[in-house]
Amino acid sequence: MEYFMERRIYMRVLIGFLIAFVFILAGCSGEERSPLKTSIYNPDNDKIGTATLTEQPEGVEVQLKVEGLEPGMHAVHIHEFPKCEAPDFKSAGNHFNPLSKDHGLMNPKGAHVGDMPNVEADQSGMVDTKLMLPEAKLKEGQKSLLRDEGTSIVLHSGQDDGMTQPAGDSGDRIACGRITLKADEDETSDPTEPDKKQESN
Ligand SMILES: [Cu+2]
Ligand SMILES: [Zn+2]
Repeated sequence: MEYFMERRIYMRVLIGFLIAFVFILAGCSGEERSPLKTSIYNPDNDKIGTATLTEQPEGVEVQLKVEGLEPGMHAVHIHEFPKCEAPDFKSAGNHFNPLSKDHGLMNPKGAHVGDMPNVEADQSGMVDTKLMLPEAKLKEGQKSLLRDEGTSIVLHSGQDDGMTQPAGDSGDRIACGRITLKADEDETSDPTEPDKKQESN
């Protein structure tokens, strides 16, 4: 009798561990969304860089590496649709704005979740920098960059003044990258990095 009691307790503990293990596995598969690497294209549909998005406690970190830009300041935002149709990238829609705020990091009624500080391209036209989206997430939820089909990252010809509606008077859209789990799959079958080095030689 006592033996069976012990056995039942043992089985319960074992089942408890198994359930915990399944939850840990489920958590790990969620982690696959982060980091998420996306390719960035110019209006000629040439790949000119990447953005690597990583979910962190303080928001989503955006590691941005782009070349072939005009030297100087450029606006960069997350836009609402994962569509980068060259040459004008209008398909990306407006700024990602799940909290229905006004545009602009300097705006008291702002900002969009997708608003970021301007980036500076050096004399050779390169940007290599880290940005932060303090309110965004990569996992499920209203503020997830991957909600619905996803979003996009867009660079502009000019800089964002941080105030003007609806997009900071940033000029034309000059580069676009899709932020979606589908783009992530494309990435693995598209080793563009070596190609780019050949082209520049
Ligand atoms: Cu934009
Ligand atoms: Zn905005």
